[in-house]
Amino acid sequence: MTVGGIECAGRARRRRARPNRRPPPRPAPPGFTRAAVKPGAYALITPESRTWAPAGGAGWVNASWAHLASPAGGARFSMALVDLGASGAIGTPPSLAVERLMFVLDGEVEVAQEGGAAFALRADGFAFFAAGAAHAATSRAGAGVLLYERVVRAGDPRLETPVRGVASALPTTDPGGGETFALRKLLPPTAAFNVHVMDFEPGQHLTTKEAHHNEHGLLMVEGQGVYRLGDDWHPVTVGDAVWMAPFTLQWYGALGTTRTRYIIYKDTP
Ligand code: UGY
Ligand code: MN
Repeated sequence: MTVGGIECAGRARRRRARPNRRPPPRPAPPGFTRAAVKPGAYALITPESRTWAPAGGAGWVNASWAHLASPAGGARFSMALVDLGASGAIGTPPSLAVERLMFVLDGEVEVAQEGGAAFALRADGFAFFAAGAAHAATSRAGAGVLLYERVVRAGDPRLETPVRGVASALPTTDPGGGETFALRKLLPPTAAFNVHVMDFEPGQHLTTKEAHHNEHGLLMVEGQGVYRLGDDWHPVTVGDAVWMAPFTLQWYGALGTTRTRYIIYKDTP
């Protein structure tokens, strides 16, 4: 019997149970997102909650961006996904006091810089530009780029020279503290701006339940696991981005069958 559209218990009992019948995959319920924002502490921005807009400002051509962390949300840096279309260009930094790092996620970007030869960056390639260093970045066929920017702060140790490389080709560094993940630092560890690539095999996890003065901006590029942020535990996967404020309790455990890789900004030292 059905009452008000709901099947009542009497009829349910008469039906044969089919525990092995798989329900068809369903789209997420309306309004559902895994994204979670705790102002002042952290923001988990999942792909379904990214918002894209045409990238604006001097020099931007045929590009859109989705901001994943920014001063508007409490971060002291910004982190954006940039979708460069064909013949697209990344604009100049918003001021001469901004240092930035571009990390290519897919496609190819041609980079020109003052006083140096032009070069191409493909997926996994990155380039850092010191504050005020003139440069241009364009793409013939389109590319996806993760862009970190921050305004240099008085007294901060900073890099004056450009740096470029291919993340996977860098040697790993001992993370210390009994940690077992594979760590690659994209920039010299002496400056107040760094970006690391961290790899975890399934089952590996941070040893330290970290609470530190550094701030983070992270993008999951491979794998899946659980991120502890404060007292909350979030399942995370490829495409998820996390901003962590200073002293936000943080821990990660890798799950599944494939390696986790994340790219993480850290205001060192
Ligand atoms: O360097 C770090 O602070 C890094 N281990 N944090 C993190 O992965 N959440
Ligand atoms: Mn940390």
